Amino acid sequence: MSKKALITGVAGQDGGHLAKLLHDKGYVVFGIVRGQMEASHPRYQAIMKEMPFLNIVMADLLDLSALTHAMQEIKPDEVYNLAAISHVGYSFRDPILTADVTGKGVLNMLEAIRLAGLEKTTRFYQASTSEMFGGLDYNRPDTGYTEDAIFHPRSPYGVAKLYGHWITRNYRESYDMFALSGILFNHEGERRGPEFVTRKISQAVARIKTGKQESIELGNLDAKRDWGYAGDYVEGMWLMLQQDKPEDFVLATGETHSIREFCELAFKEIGIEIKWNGEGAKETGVDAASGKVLVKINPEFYRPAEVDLLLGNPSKAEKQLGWKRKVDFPGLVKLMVEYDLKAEVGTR
Ligand code: NAP
Ligand code: G4F
Repeated sequence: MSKKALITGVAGQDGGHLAKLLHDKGYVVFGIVRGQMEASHPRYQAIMKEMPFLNIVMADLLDLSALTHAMQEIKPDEVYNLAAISHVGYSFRDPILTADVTGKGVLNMLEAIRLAGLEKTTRFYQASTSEMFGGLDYNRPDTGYTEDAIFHPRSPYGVAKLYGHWITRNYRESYDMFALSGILFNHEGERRGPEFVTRKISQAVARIKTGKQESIELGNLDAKRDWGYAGDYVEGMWLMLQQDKPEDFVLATGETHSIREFCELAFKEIGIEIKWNGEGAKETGVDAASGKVLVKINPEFYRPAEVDLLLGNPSKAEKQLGWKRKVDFPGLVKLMVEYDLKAEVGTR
């Protein structure tokens, strides 16, 4: 009998990668999508075009009753809770919704499993995040954050995720559920939403190359992130749920790079060397050959509190799960720019 997996947030970046991975492994894959679509709806059709094997379930993470019905009907062997308000900048603008979905939504999922009487049989993965660490000097080990590092979230998103992290652990300890969290550092790729900085840059570079855009506006160029490829990270999620006992794991590359470096490499892919002029909000990135301004600062993209530096230590996952990232930082930038260039010239 094939195993059944239920993925929330299946239409998001990781959801698509994970659904394909599980399908390839022989799972029957169910995916939760919010909304009130019928099969004729363009978004429904777009999801089915990309994942023709998918069984779409309409539900919202805020709706315990719909989630409980889904659990009762599907009786999944594995649940991957990827749905969230996931944009850190947006979470400052809508902190209440973020708390409800990204925080309490996790509790709804765990309760739905219990109400359906599946707490001893269904395995649960929670999408925790490096944002919970906050990147401050005092809690930042030189060798990178591990599973035991101190949390100090710096955004409504990070705070909501910390609730999700601890309630998952609490259900594991209270009800003996196979429930765990993957604490994932930033992971990107061709499915990344355009509101996140890497995709914003790769799409802008492709449009600048094809003459459809003049320049790009960014916020803090000096923040550093531990960036990997999403396709590598969903493999780690699956491996976590195949272990004998539930434990939390960090997935990261062990390297950190600034937004500035991402920009430089992305423009290099189209043969442009970027030189930086000026400081703070007046800084610009110019084409070293033509002197044309290609990068500008817009303080609108600054955050009320910033996470300056994230660096993860994936030793536990590498040792216990045998997980290792395959795509390195230059490979990631190249993959994203190449994808967006093909999309712009219409060959994708
Ligand atoms: P994403 O692309 O933003 O996908 C999130 C999905 O959640 C979207 O499909 C969204 O649906 C869905 N969603 C939002 N509110 C919902 C609600 N009320 N009910 C049901 N679904 C809802 O995020 P991602 O990058 O794939 O990340 C997956 C998960 O990992 C998220 O929980 C994120 O916070 C976490 N995470 C991500 C990273 C990373 O670097 N990508 C790192 C650590 C942790 P719509 O499509 O309808 O908007
Ligand atoms: O791409 P970002 O929006 O990702 P951020 O905030 O690191 O969050 C992502 O990774 C988390 C894991 O650590 C996930 F949990 C979360 O769900 C999400 O997937 O911003 C990265 C950095 C920030 O320091 C931001 O201030 O880029 C800086 N930045 C500079 N200019 C910008 C921009 N970010 C965005 N989104 N847009 C800009 O124009």
